[in-house]
Amino acid sequence: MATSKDSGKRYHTQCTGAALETVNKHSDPDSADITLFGSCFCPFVQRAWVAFEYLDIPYRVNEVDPYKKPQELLEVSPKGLVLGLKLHKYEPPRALNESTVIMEYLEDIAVHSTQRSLLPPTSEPYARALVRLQADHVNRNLVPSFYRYLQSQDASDQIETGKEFLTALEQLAHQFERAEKEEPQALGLWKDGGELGWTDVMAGPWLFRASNVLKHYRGFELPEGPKFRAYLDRLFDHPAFARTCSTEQLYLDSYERYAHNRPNTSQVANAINSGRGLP
Ligand SMILES: N[C@@H](CCC(=O)N[C@@H](CS)C(=O)NCC(=O)O)C(=O)O
Repeated sequence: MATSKDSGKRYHTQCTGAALETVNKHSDPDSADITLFGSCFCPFVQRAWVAFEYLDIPYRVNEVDPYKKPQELLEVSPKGLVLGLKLHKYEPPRALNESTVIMEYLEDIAVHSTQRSLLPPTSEPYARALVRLQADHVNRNLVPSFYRYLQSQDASDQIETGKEFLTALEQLAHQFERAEKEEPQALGLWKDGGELGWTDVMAGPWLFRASNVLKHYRGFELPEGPKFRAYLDRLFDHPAFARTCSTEQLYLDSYERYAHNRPNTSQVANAINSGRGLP
């Protein structure tokens, strides 16, 4: 079980690498009527950010520190969690929070503007339902088990929570296999030659952090099978995803507090420690 010594690193407050370039392209306050309040390390933010990029919806970015909870963040997100959206087309401006709700909102906007979509068409309700089953699994199992694994400290807990996380990944692959038989439209990038899909965006930020943060702090290896590996390559290399990724060190530094389960790391970490649902 790999756990290096806690060197007291702090989370980053500014994107690096490709993500920084994307922030710079979207920093003009007059460039769009939606502001994305986000933080560079946050996987919930990354979900919506990938959706903005893929659906081609104009937006500007405002990087905020969610632990300092500036007033402008509290105005759009009542618990002071990133992400939040400020919608300038309303007078006074309106707001939305919650990554899954924001994903739905962006999808609805795109249907009526750019005509892009992460979901199978509405004429395919069963395929859409399969995608939502996949996303439900990601939210209820994959995401919480990621944090349980990363925050667990003693060796036997790490073995147990590591197995739990691996099982959640295998179950996701299983759901893709089911879609492959029943409704290939519900596959996203799992299909060779497929396009980015809803589940890829829902799960991608944690798959990515599994490939760097969990690998570094827990010695975790993602499933070895060639199909899974090829899927991850397609996902991590997809332009809409890659454009939202900072350099690896940013994630390693920002997650050290989780890996050592430092007190009051975050609302997510507190929820995991007390066995409550995620905020
Ligand atoms: N359910 C929220 C969760 C968002 C969330 O937990 N964001 C974290 C950063 S990754 C945060 O803002 N934490 C601030 C805190 O813990 O006070 C969503 O899906 O948007």
